[in-house]
Amino acid sequence: MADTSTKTRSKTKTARPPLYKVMLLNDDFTPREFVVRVLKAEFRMSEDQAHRVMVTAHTKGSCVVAVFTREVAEDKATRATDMARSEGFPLLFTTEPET
Ligand code: TYC
Repeated sequence: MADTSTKTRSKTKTARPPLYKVMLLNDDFTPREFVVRVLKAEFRMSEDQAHRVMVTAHTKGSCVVAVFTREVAEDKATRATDMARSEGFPLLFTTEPET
């Protein structure tokens, strides 16, 4: 009898973890130069990149800084916000799931 069976190939797929955005929020008090300094220090941005992200947050209200797994995003947002608090600035970084 003819073999009509179909062979199914199985392939293991590794699930990718959900990603989270780190957001930079604008405020009226933190100096622009300080925002740039924090972005360079915590997110390893060049002067140019950091300046562009700062200006975007300044003009639009917020800007995506980078995307990471949840723990890394939360850790970086906390560290960057703490850096501002220790200098007495209200600068805020938040995280949100990437849609
Ligand atoms: N708006 C601030 C000022 O005019 C600068 C600033 C930019 C603060 C971006 C926060 O996320 C920010 N000094």
